[in-house]
Amino acid sequence: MKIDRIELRHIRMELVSPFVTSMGTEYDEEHIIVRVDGEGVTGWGESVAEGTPFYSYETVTTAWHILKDFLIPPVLGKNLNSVAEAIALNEKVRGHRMAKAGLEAALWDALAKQQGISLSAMLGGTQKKIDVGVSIGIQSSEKELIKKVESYLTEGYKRIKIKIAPGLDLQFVKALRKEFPALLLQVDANSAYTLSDVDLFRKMDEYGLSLIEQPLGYDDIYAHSKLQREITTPLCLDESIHSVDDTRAAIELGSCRIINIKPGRVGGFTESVKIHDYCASVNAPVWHGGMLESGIGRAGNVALASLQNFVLPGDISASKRYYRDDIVEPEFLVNPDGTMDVPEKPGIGVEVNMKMLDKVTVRKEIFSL
Ligand code: OSB
Ligand code: MG
Repeated sequence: MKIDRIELRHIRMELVSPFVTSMGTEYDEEHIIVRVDGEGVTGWGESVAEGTPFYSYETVTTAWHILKDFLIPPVLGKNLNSVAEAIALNEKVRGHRMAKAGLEAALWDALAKQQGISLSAMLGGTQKKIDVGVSIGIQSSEKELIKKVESYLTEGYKRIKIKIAPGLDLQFVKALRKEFPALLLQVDANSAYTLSDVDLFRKMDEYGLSLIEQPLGYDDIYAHSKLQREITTPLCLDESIHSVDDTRAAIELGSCRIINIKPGRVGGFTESVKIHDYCASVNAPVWHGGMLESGIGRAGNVALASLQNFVLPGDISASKRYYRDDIVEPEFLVNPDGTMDVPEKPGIGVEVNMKMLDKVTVRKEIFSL
């Protein structure tokens, strides 16, 4: 496919409710939508770099710069027959994985559409429905949290993840476990703790958590190996994992037993599949994380999560859990049994609602021959 036009859009979408984590409070979500056109086919991708450099060093502004000045020029006008060819053209760009993943996703969508197959099938997915959970921000009280959990469980969600931060942790876990003895429950600290908090994590061992996500330094795989030796609950790394090499290091060091895969964090679907395959080969479960994506990014997440070794429910929730109006049609829904259908139409399998997309676009730039 000859790529003759690429468009970037900076979007801002208001969340249905503020999302509170140890990193701060988010009221709206800013991302970049990447559109590629070639031979009459349009592909869509989403770069999950946020407005702030708190989860990752990347921001909308850095990702825009890297896309515009480094990633797009080598690809524009090229005749690409595979995503691998595009990746090879940009191999020398170090890091900036969210920027890379946005462009890669749009190319995957375009190539899948040209071949008339779903993104899920193209990535090697086998599941027609995926198990989904919900990630809940820090709530003002245990009572508020229980109310929220109750309503998500009523909608069907298969597991609950709660955000924790120092001083806002054990009381929430205790309250949920008391109220819901059999709940599939996990916590995410977003790197808010240190090894001196080992006693807290020993206490957490008593509450049957499925996993503890990224408790320690965002770039400290070694410290996690020390903590994992002190506790029985499996650790799961998010922020620390950028590649299959990081994954191998973390698993071999004993830093975690479970991996959270987010295509944006690891540079795209290609690296995600490598991590998935490596984890399958060493019997380490993986699950799909989330970055509060719009329907465009969500569609890619659902396709990736349809691969065999995504055995734990993902942070992939219904569109309306995040936004009043999504920018794709149909919006993503959760089934009463806590699953989500994997789109079967070509590419990402959902249509972009251009009117809605225009409404949330705050900046647009077109690159063409
Ligand atoms: O740590 O998993 C995280 C959202 C933004 C940044 C980091 C994280 C998250 C979430 C939300 O937990 C997951 C979702 O999209 O539902
Ligand atoms: Mg996380």
